[in-house]
Amino acid sequence: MSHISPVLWQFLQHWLSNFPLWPPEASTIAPQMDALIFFMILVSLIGLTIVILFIVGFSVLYRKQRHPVAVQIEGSTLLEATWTIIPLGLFLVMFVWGSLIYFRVYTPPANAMNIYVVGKQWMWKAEHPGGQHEINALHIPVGRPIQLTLISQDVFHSFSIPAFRVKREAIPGRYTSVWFQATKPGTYHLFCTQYCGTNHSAMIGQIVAMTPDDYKKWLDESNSGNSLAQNGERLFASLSCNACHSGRADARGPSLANVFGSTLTLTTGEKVNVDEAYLRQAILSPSEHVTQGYVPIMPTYQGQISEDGVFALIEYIKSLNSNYRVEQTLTTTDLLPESEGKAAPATAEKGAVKQ
Ligand code: HEC
Ligand SMILES: [Cu+2]
Repeated sequence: MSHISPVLWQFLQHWLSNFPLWPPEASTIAPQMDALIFFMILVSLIGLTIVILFIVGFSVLYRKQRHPVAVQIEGSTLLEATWTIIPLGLFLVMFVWGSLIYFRVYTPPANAMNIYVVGKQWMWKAEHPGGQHEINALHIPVGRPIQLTLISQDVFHSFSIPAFRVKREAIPGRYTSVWFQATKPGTYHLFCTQYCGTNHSAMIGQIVAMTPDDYKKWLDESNSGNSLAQNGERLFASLSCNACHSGRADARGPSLANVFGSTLTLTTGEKVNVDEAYLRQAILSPSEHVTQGYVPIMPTYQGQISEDGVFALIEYIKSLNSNYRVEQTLTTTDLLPESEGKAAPATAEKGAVKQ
């Protein structure tokens, strides 16, 4: 190689050794995803080689000098069956293998830690259950399944972490989710991979995977004083949701304790599972599905609560399943005189934020 200029040679060497063909593998799913991709590349390369060999071989064997007159071939069932069945088998392997990975990526384990993410032009905002929030960054512990609940505040975005081999659309008006488990501490790229306007290319950030100890430290340092559920509790009172959802027997709205994760029957007879997406719908457009046994008197809150606010309300409603203190707060309205229980915002707030 001495005839290449030494500067150019050095440059080439440097470039080749620093040019990663694929991102680091930093999640549990990454090696599985890569194995499938390698299999597909391998099959394609073998196919390509076979085709090229035949093209070159036949061009030489049947060139004009050796075969001046073309021979008509009427076809061969055996040959056609072979080149149909072998590729079909290979594609079916890819299909089944791919679906298995697909279902694994989109079915979060029950013990996954949930983090909420809002995408908007042009940034990502993450809300941790503990109330920590961050912009264009996401801190997570390694070795723990993390589920993201995503939504967009304006147009379509897509939340992509190449090192984890996951990506999911953030859609206006609807929750989507994705999960992953980081395996190596480090800082990885976060991209928006859906063209979303002028500054789309700047809609990037950092995923910081930390050891559990470092993560705990980070949580403590970034504490904003209130957990997401506590913010939700405040909002619940200030929007006077508790005027109807007081948990009392004579309340105009159903008790929201233990509603998350349950199955509700609607006036239409339809049964629905109460998950985050259902709660969001129930709050923003209550008339779309009315719970059996109740009249549709709940006002719509569309346009009055930000997506972050909805996250907080959902965390609060979830916390009603397990948090005794919060349940107490709800039922303290029991102790108030009748007029105060179903009162205007100011009074209602006093009732709920007390203690
Ligand atoms: C005027 C009374 C009233 C107010 C105010 C009210 N709700 Fe409701 N809510 C109801 C009634 C009645 C239902 C049951 C009928 C239905 O599904 O629309 C209901 C249903 C729900 C449901 C579905 C769960 C279930 O068990 O049916 C959720 C979640 C909910 N409300 C949350 C809220 C939140 C959060 C607020 C405040 C932002 C709020 N509500 C304000 C009366 C109210
Ligand atoms: Cu975007």
